[in-house]
Amino acid sequence: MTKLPRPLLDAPRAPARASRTAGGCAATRGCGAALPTMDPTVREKIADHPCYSQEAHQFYARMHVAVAPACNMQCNYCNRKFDCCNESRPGVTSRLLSPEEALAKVKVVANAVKQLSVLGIAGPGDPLANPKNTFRTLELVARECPDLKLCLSTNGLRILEHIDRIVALGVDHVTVTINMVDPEVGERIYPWVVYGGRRYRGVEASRILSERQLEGLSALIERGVLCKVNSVMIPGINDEHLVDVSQTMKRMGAFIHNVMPLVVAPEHGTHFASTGQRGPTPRELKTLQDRCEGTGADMNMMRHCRQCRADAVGLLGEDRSAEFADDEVLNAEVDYDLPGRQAVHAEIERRREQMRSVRDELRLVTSGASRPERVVLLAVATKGGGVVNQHFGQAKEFWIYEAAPGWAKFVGTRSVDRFCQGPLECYEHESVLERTVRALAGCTAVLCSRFGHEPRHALAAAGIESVEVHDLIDRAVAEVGARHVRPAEPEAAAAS
Ligand code: CLF
Ligand code: SF4
Repeated sequence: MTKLPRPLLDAPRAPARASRTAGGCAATRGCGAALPTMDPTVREKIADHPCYSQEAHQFYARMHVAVAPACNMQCNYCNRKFDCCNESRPGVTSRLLSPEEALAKVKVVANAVKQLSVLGIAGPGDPLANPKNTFRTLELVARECPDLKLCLSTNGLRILEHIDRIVALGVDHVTVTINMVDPEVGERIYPWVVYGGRRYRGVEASRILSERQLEGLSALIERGVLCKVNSVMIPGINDEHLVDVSQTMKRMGAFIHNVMPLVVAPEHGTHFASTGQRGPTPRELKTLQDRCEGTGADMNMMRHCRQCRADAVGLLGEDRSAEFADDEVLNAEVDYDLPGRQAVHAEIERRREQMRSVRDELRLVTSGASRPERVVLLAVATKGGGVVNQHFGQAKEFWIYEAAPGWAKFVGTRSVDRFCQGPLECYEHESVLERTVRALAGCTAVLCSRFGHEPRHALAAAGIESVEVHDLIDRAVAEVGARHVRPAEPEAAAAS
């Protein structure tokens, strides 16, 4: 095992603003680590939105309120059943809320989880197929929680109809799920849509859907709404086609493209589950995301999506919805703690400024498609805050970085089963440990704040270095990357 010797998180350093554009990443992409050349209005919109900014997702939380049960179409991967709260996948929720209950819950959560910055409506059906509840909820939250960003996620069928209210309410972020721009591809994903009071099937349904999505997206962008496009990667159906989708989204001016893996399991009861349709492997997903970002569409890609439930609460990657599920929360009358929230957000921004200073000093690039020729993959265990700060045995997921000298780019997450239930049981569940190590396949090293004896051996046996460190992620990743990817020797380069 390797221990990085540097003491933790150095004391605040003087901001190195002057060197920012010269040293760090000067890309205009939206990862949040690369803000200098971005339009200031866009920069402000994404600064504390955990889905639109990879950097922001290390600090800020989102919550969804499940006020929208109905949908006006059917996707072959969806079943809007209500479930137990152990299941986490898109669209799923445990309980529907009225707009008034939603407001009460938002206020309780915002006071308890002060890093909450965004209120989203994302289901369990389609928000714009439930306009009354959706807009009433947004109105209440806009009035009583003025510092929260408002966010919507929709299938896009009814954007035009509601665009004036979306804009008037200050909904600055809208996600449209677009899985195809070719109705013949869509025919294999959507059995029907309801539009204008009529039900359409087959290729006609997908043609109507695609036309409404594209005109809705275009109108939102024209009105200054920052748009994200979600696409579900369905191997054998739209995987190749998604590069075309990405190119189209880029041309239209969408801010970011989120290609997500199809989630499918027999117990979900979806059409795709019944036909045995598989989801993509992590490698297939990353390859497609790389193609869209690089040689393919040159699009700004989101890689940190966690495919949230319709009642998700917390940082992406943690689900605190169960903590706020009681009737008491839904009927609570609390004062909104705006000053307390502002103090926490100011502290977060101070820490982010420190991180940027470190990146500037190290001349670190953390985003963009122009990666070095040689990189290694590193896995990181973190509880957020931009720091390697989690024990190996407590990690539910690892953040994956490409690393090389001067390069530390977040490229995704890998979920694993937790095998540590507490200090006394740390090493009792070897099969889960084995699964965890398997989930890290392809990584050169894993960076955690602590390792047990057994995990260290298991990792070493799998050829994965254990690096014990408690430091800023970017700095630790770059340092380990530099150790593994040395610049070519001049003589060797000349000889080759
Ligand atoms: Fe929610 Fe979606 Fe707004 Fe985010 S989620 S409505 S944009 S606040 Fe985020 Fe969740 Fe992925 Fe969605 S991680 S599923 S992208
Ligand atoms: Fe489900 Fe959303 Fe598709 Fe409607 S649009 S069927 S809610 S995934």
